[in-house]
Parts: sequence; structure tokens; C-alpha cells
Amino acid sequence: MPDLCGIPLAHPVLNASGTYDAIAARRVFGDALLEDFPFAAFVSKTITPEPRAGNAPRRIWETPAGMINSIGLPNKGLEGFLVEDLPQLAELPVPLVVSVMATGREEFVRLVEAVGAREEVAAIELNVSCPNVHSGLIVGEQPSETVALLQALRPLTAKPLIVKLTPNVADPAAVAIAAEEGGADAVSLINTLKASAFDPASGEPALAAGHGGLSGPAVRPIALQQLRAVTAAVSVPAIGMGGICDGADAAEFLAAGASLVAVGTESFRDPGAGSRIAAELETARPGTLRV
Ligand code: RRO
Repeated sequence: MPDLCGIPLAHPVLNASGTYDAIAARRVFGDALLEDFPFAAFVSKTITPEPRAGNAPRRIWETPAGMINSIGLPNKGLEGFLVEDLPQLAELPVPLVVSVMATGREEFVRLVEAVGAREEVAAIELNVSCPNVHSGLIVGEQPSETVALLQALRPLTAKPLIVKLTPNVADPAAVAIAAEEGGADAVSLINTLKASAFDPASGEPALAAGHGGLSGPAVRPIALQQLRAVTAAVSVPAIGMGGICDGADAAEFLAAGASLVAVGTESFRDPGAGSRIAAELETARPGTLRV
């Protein structure tokens, strides 16, 4: 049986943070969502200490075999999340992972202390890789910052800490090694790749923020190579993601060293993608890949 840092899971498919709004889905599908929830664990949209409105529109732009987003981390902030969202997410029939992001170490401490104290939360994902917010401290781009952050956070909670790695560095394995050294229980990769597009009608940047992060099938081979490099370098488990659309794709990520996989962009096209991919994976083990 697959597990998330020792937490048993029904299958190996999770959602990528920020790509599936379980609270909105529950409003639409009602309790039927709980009976057939698509993911084996649910990862929340990233939260920050204070509320954020996110970036101005346009925030999403379709590209060949993918999309660029520049959502900019809209969220209710820590207090809003704990009061309004956590009770609803706790009703999901799967373990809950809360994704957190802050611009400095003290703010990360505040988030991990508060979220880690809640029994509804199974694990915490540290998002040190959002391409769409300007932070003075780009922790996930520097191994020394990553190890220092983990060393500050590790003593604060016994819950598993998962570090979401950025693909926007020359050597993601060096950051993964730093995360492991600091006491991370797992890594997850990849977040989106820094990308731009221009509106052919106007010649202006397609996204109001000017740039964003690329996801979808276009990034899959890059994700597989980074996963391969990272899993060769660390012994903590890796959650692999980047353009997974079907069971054969998921099998490739397992072959590249992932212990679990996550589905992101494909859930916008098919909200049931998680359970479909889990079922397809049963017949698409490595060595039986489609040709
Ligand atoms: O909200 C976003 O714009 C965003 C985040 Br936090 C992230 O981690 N990755 C991404 O592509 N978009």
C-alpha cells in the first residue's frame, strides 16, 4: 500500500497544490464528492500569513500542450484559512496536506506552528518555489537558505514536512539535498517553469503580471529529468508531478523515482482525473508503457 511519510494511502495519486478547489467541488457535487474523491490525499492551495488578493487578470494563458498561470497566491491568510476552510477540508475522506508560503523565516515559523498544531492536518508542504510572487528571500533557489529554513521549522512540529522544489534553478538536486539535511521528510517537484507569452492581438504580455509559470504536458520531460536527478541524490521520498495526464504518464514518474505522483493541470480539463489516473496506473506499470 502506498504511503505519504508513513500515512497509508488508498492509491499513489495526489493533487498538485492549487489545481483543485475541493471546497468548490463539494458545493457542486455535494456528498457524492466524498464517496468518490479523486485523490488519495488532498494538498491545499498555498496559504500565507496575511490575506492576499492575488495578481490582476489576465492570470491564465493557454500554450501548446500547456498553460501559463500567474495567479499570485490569492488566499484568506492563516486566520481565514483556519476558521473558514480547514473545517471544510477536514471533512474530506483523505489525509490533508496544507501548503504554506511566507516571505521570511519568522512568518514561516508562524505558519508551521499554527498549522502543525491542528489535528486535522496530516502534513505540511513548504512552498519555496512559487514563480509568481516577489519575495526578498527566494529560499528555494539557494541550498543554504533551504537548509536554514528547515532547521528553523523542523523542531516546531512532528508532522511530515514536504519541500516543494522549484524547477527554475540549474541544480534542483542541490536544493533537495539541503532540504533533506535540514530534516525534510519528503520533497515534491516540479512547481511551474518561469514562462512568458505575448498576446498576438495587442503585442502586449499575455498575463497582467508580465510572466508566469508553465505547466501541463509541455513540461513533463523536464519534470522527469529533474525527478531523476533529485531521487538519485536524496533518500527521502519524492512526490513527482508535471504534466501527468494519464496512467502511463504517472508510471513514467514512478519509473523515474517518484514514490507518489500528483496531478495538476489535467484536473482543470477533467476534474475526475485523479481517480481515473489511479485506475489506469493499475494496468500501466513501468515496463508496460504505451508505445
Ligand atoms: O498562486 C500562484 O500563482 C502559483 C503558486 Br503559489 C505556485 O506555487 N505555483 C504556480 O504556478 N502558481
